[in-house]
Amino acid sequence: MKQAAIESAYRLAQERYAELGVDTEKAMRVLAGVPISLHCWQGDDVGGFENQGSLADGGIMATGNYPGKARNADELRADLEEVLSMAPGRHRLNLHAIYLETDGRRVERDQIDVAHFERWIDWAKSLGIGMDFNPTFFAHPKAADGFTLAHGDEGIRRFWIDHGIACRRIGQEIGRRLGTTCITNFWIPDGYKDVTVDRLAPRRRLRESLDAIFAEPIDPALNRDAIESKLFGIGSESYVVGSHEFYLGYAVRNNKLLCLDAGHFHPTETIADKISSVLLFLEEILLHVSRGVRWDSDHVVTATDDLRAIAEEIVRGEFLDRVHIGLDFFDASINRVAAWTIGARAMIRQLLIALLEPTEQLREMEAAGDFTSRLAMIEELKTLPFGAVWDYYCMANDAMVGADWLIEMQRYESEVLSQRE
Ligand code: RNT
Ligand code: ZN
Repeated sequence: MKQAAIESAYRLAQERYAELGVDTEKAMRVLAGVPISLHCWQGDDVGGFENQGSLADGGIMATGNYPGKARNADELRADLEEVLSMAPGRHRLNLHAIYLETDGRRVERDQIDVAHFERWIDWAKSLGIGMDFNPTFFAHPKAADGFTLAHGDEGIRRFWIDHGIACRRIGQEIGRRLGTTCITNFWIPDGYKDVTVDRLAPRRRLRESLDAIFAEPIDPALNRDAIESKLFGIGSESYVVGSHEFYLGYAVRNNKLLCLDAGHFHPTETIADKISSVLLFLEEILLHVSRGVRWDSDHVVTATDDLRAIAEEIVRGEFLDRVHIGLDFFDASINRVAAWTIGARAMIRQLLIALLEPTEQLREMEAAGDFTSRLAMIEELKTLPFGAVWDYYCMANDAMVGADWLIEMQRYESEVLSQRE
């Protein structure tokens, strides 16, 4: 699209929003300060570079076999650079521990340290982006029976505790080196496939393991811990040790970030409504924005009502500095770099739409009991010209406008992705 056309469409949109008391310039300024943490694992179907075990051990699954998967960290970084160039604004990298680089040496998970992530950190530094981190409690022989931190065997538990401790220290170093707080998120797959008799003992063990992992004080300016709950997984359909109630309780008592994953609740339950409740009792939270289709399928994030509600809640509550936004999906059935881009752009665009809402007006209608106007207005807002503001924002931030990014993606696919085995 021509620059002049984008600009004049924007000016008209700006006027239209101004009539409602909405300052589009301010909305874009605020948006520019909101980083999205891009999950490294969309690029290779949560494979990582360790190759020790199957993903299904962890009760998660990537389906599809689209060609072009990143085979090593250099390829994954190149793919991420593509995504970053198409996502307007300055974002972050969210790295899992299995994406370590050891020059072919085998390093056990309880032995990893920041040296194995030097290249990632240097890369992030060269791009001027922050990093978040995740211990990997799956795809490993010691997780093959579906238990890690809540395992009945003390030796196995100890191994995973040491992995958690190592990861927090790595998070701390990442935070120090990049000068921006690293959020280290703990998710474990532990649970049972079928009817469970003792639901208490594994939870007691998980609490003890977490206490051991978090015992070491770490400067919260460098690293903060998040804990992620789940209702069920493949192979843990009947019982998950780290349930929502478990982690909510743990986070409140121990001042941790709670991680709400959009795919980790009952299919009719959404995370948007949880934000204002948990933030009354917690300083900060982490989101794993995902899209479940019938189950925790981790489809690419798109402009659904769920995504709209999440963005609205964050903006309306003025929670932008207390909610860390991460993406969590892995689709191997389409071009993986495009999947990443679609999801990242959908998240950023939805935040912009939320920032363009005349929230005060809506609040007044609600407070006055005028629910007719509230509903009417919310419907009218859905066709305001936010697309023109989005296009302008993309142009102003050197990201591609509209579907132009697809043309670049086709080039990247034919020149780079299709050359991979
Ligand atoms: C799994 C959790 C978890 C993972 C990543 C790879 O159900 O959502 O966040 O997706 O850690
Ligand atoms: Zn998640």
